[in-house]
Amino acid sequence: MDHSKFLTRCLQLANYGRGTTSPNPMVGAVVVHNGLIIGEGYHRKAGEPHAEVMAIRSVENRDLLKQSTLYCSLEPCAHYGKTPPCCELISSQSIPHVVIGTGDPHSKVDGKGVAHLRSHGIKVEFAPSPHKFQRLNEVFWTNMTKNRPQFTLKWAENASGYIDRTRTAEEKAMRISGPLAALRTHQLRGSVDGILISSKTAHFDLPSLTTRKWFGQSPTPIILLSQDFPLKREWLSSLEVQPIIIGNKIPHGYSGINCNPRNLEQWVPKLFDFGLNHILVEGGTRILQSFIDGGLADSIHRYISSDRLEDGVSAPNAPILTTTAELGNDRYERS
Ligand code: AOF
Ligand code: ZN
Repeated sequence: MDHSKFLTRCLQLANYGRGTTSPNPMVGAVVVHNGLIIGEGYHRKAGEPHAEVMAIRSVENRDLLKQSTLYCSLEPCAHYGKTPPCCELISSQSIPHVVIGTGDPHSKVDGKGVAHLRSHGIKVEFAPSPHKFQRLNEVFWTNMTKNRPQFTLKWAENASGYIDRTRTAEEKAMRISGPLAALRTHQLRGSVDGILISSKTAHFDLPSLTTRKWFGQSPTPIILLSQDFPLKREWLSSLEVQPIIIGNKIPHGYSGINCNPRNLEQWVPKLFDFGLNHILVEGGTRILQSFIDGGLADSIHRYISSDRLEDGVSAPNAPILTTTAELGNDRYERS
């Protein structure tokens, strides 16, 4: 029996939840009887019913469940979270066969859903490869398996490998990439929880760090404090979203993590306490490089313009990025 088209349908359904399920994963499920889909569902929002529940509820003739196969993009859960365990619903409905895209890495599930189903005599099969089912929920995967937020790094450099010219505090930052790259960046900003920059970048550029050119909320600014580059009060109070400051002397009235900002292990796991599951790291070079060298660059987005420059601020050394596209006059590469 070829399960692929029903598993693909689970992925399509899961995608209906894009943008609203966090911190939960996107999940889709279908009920199939004699090769025909008789029920479908997806997880819409944390706290609301899971995909399997929605799919089972949508079946008109529940008697057919006893001769049906349930397909789900993620292993049915085995625990009481905000909602009860899906594996118990499946066994209580006497569904004889379950096909799963990938196991659930959540410490309270992690094979327990499958074990419950098998112990109730249910035949359980898996997709030939879990890859696309895991990639669907990259952020959830990093959060669960690495116990830290997902980090997406982004920068623009020119053909000479510089992210900026060498400049004084009075001179403005150089625009490297074009308007399409800016749109893409704002699209990224609208999809993350936090945006991380150094206080040096904040000091010189006074960025607004908002999502202005695309749909979505502005992320929470996270600022790594360096003693050499103090934060300007007017800039801090102008930010649309209250920032989180990481460093030794957090300005009065602001929240953050009191630590040595250069020691990533000290503060990275604590970002979870602020509900930050996905963070866009926008620079400068030293911070980007420390994330790459520390094995924390889960994803990299790099724009390369065709301009050349004699001298400037060097871009980070990135691993080879295989996915490429043309965005206006810029080359867009991502991992
Ligand atoms: C499923 N089907 O559709 C989803 C699952 O707090 P709760 O009860 O919503 O549980 C959240 C956890 O359940 C989440 O972290 C993940 O491990 C799993 N999500 N499981 O069987 C679903 N969304
Ligand atoms: Zn569940």
